[in-house]
Amino acid sequence: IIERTVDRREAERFIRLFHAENPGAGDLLSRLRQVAADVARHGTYTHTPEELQFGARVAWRNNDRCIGRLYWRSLRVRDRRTISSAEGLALECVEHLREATGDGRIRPTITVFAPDAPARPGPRIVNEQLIRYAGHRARDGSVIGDPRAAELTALARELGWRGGRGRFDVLPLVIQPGFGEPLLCHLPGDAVLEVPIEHPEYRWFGELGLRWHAVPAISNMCLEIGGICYPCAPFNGWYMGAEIGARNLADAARYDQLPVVAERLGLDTSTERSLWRDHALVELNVAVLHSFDRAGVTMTDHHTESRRFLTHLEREEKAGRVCPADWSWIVPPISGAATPVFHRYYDQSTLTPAYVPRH
Ligand code: HEM
Ligand code: NRG
Repeated sequence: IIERTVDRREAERFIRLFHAENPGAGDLLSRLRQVAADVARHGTYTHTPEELQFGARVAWRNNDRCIGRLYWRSLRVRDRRTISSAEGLALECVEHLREATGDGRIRPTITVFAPDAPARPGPRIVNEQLIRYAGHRARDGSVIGDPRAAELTALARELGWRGGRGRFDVLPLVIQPGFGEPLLCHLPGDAVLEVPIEHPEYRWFGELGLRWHAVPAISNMCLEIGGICYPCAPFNGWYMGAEIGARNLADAARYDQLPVVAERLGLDTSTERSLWRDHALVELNVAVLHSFDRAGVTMTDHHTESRRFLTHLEREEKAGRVCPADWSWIVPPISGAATPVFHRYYDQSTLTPAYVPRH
């Protein structure tokens, strides 16, 4: 076991930021003294509920890959820091999904579980998102379902999962408690809202049998606030259509649907110069946006979200803050130059609090 104590300067920087942006939060100096004493004695300290909520929101505001940051203040924070058992974690993840999904009006939400403490690691979720489709690897190496999840699918089977062999089987959660063996948790059907993909004009599109889950809930990033690491803090917003239509269903290494859609559209796939890929991409993205709208599930499109992101940049500038952004992640995966975010450069600094990839 590695003993990792909190960096006192990180803690102090965060407490100062919290008080600078929340002038009514009480006496800064007495809080600083308390935090310093706790770190000296225990190697760590405990955020107040207000500090935790602020830290989770600012970590979103600071993420340079996220185009959806205009609403960073509206993040709902579920404080579950007392929960560290695999069973408790599983129940709360299910409750998170129910609350965040609602009846399709998705609410940006994060659930924060026990932090890492010196000599006592917090629990972790192995899945990259709470909801993911299995990727079943056949003997010949081909994959049915989402190839991105092939490794996790194999692990779940080793741990006893008896799932089907379909293209859209929702995987169980694989929960790694601080100490002990990993646990499988099946997500009940009512916690997983899904949308069948149809096209507003082409009746045959529904026959492709495509679908996607309503809520993207990233579960493998560490929330870092003031030197404390919360390794289990699943969060969700809503989808931008292109994430599904231009990547998950379209990438050759994912569901690889462009050749299928192009063939049904009757396009000439014998030459790149017919732009059959581009044509198929547009129809696939039209279908995704149309289907989510029809199902009453919150979703944004890349043109609207690009404009909102520039509004966000303006607001941050007015507030006197740096807003870091990574061009290669912010520019949408289709029609890049047709959106305003393409035509400029961004600040490239790294700020904390932050969501950081867990190794
Ligand atoms: C990344 C949109 C909410 C944190 C992204 C990406 C998009 C996006 C399009 C790029 C994903 C990719 O290319 O794979 C949105 C929209 C939201 C939203 C439309 C609606 C409210 C949130 C929330 C959080 C968040 C609530 C955290 C509290 C992040 C992070 C990444 C990201 C950390 C980078 C993920 C990585 O490094 O793999 N977001 N987001 N987003 N978003 Fe958001
Ligand atoms: N591209 C991934 C999800 C990444 C995060 N996107 C969001 N996040 N919209 C996918 O599953 O397609 N969010 O918190 O809303």
